[in-house]
Amino acid sequence: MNYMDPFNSFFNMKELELEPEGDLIARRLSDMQGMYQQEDNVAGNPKIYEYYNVRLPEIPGHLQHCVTVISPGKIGKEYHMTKGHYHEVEETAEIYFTIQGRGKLVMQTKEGDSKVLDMEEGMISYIPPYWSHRTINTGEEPLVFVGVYPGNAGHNYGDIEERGMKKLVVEEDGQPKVIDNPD
Ligand code: M6P
Ligand code: ZN
Repeated sequence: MNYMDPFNSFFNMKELELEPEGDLIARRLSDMQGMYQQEDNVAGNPKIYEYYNVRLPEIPGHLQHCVTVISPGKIGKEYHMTKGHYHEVEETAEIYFTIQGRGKLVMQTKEGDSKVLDMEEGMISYIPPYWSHRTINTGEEPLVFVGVYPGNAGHNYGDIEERGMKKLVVEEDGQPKVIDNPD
């Protein structure tokens, strides 16, 4: 039997960095074209979020885990958010554990049901099989959370890239509000 050695990762809460680093993926506005309602007239190409993947085999039995950091801010009226995805293996679930900040977790099924959960420090959110998921930073500090999901789950971005999600999270009178996507 070829055993993998157990190991620790450490997330530095001051620097907001994973040690050892693993794969660091940064997403800027240009990586999310068409996902925000009002992305024209935004100065530069702001970094919206980044995530640190611990490198693991993409096979059943393992548990992928990563830390996502969404910077505070808005594009038009919409708060900074992740692209959002279904899992390629649709019957796989995911857990998000929020370790800093405040936000919303928007989920949707292919049948068109939507659910929105609050994210705040200490919250453990369960994303059951079949629900696509996107996270939104509605606060004034970085939103930081750990995601854990099956080794073989994979990411399917196509659906959300093409059609968006039914619910948007916008700022209205200084408060986050969940609205129906007008498109
Ligand atoms: C979480 C997990 C990851 C995901 C990341 C960024 O950490 O769900 O699997 O990659 O958020 O979200 P997205 O892939 O939708 O850009
Ligand atoms: Zn996922």
